[in-house]
Amino acid sequence: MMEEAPPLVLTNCRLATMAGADYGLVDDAVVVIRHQHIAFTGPRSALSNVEVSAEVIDLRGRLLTPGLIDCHTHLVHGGSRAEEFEMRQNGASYEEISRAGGGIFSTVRATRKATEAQLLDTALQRLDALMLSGVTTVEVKSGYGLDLATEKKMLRVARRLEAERPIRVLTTFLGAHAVPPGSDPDAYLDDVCLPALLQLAEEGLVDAVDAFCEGIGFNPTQVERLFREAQRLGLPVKLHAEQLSSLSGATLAANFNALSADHLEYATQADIDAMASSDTVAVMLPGAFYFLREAQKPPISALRAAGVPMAVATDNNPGSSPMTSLLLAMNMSTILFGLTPLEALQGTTVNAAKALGLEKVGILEQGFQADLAVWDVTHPAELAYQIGGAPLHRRVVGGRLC
Ligand code: DI6
Ligand code: FE
Repeated sequence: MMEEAPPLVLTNCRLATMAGADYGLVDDAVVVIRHQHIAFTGPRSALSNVEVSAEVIDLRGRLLTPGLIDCHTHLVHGGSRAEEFEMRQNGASYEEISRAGGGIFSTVRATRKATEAQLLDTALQRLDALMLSGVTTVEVKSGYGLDLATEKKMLRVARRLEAERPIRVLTTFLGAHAVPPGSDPDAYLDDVCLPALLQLAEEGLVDAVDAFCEGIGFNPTQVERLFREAQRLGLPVKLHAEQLSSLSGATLAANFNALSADHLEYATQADIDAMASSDTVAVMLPGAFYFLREAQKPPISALRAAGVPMAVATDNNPGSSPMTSLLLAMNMSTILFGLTPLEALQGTTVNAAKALGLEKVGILEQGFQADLAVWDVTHPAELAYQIGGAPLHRRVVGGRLC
């Protein structure tokens, strides 16, 4: 039984609570943490007394935000795609590489071949880098196995990350990431994907279900079959939608009240209207847009006008977004997509929590989980401003400094 930590008091700091419509800034502030949750936030002057047993830490005016949440990663995978990067720099398109049996399938081969220990080791290297950018919660997808054994291996590794590091992990089944070469999508769904989802859900390895709705992936009818099974199992859904073309996957996702629709470069006004009428969050993945040298940007102004919450994530994966800094993703979302620094930080805190169906995290408020990030800056705009900066001072996960 882990001994209960004494109360932790973080004082002399500037808070960006992320509560409400702006940063929720509080100067000369203090946060009191008890039993892994926030017990008090506010001006130091408003705090009456604190237990003598409390550990008090003077943050010397540093900025304190909610811990960052990376709500879309493929962190667990084998192999590297550096050679394909070179192919692409020599003119091959992402879809040409994929249809030629490269792309996702070369990572599938490497992931099937890797042991669980090898996958854990390489995932921890990427996780350590992500945590240096202030991440305290990360979503990790399967999807490089495309068979039961390897999808299970990936999700087991994802679950083990929490035992190895001070991090919260949410797992997503992405068995519908690609159709194995020589397979028919519907037959793959019937024979492999749906039975694997049932078994892995029964083993408690699945927190949500995702699919790649694209010409080189699964069509909306096939995605709907997967979503109906997820719904039957009581699992929330999310969707890679409108990344390379407009298939109205985002509308389908919204119709299932999906947690999120992700990428959205080709989202239409009809997609946006459907999302605005649901709780579906728009997840921006600027790393893939940048790395694939895409031209079509997501319709940020229309999403903003419709009041669709926007999140920002790394989409860490070896093929389209080999990036391990959520701060860089924030910077890219402003410069490449036109988000404001406030929207970028909302996108990696309060809105990222919504994209994972998480309550009581992503805001610094009494009763919320004590997952925080302390930064060597004073204004929150600094976090999206720096290109590849590393202003993290400390993280707090579950009330423990790390
Ligand atoms: N969209 C992407 O950009 C990644 N997966 C997906 O559904 C790419 C995955 C890969 O190329 O390995
Ligand atoms: Fe992805």
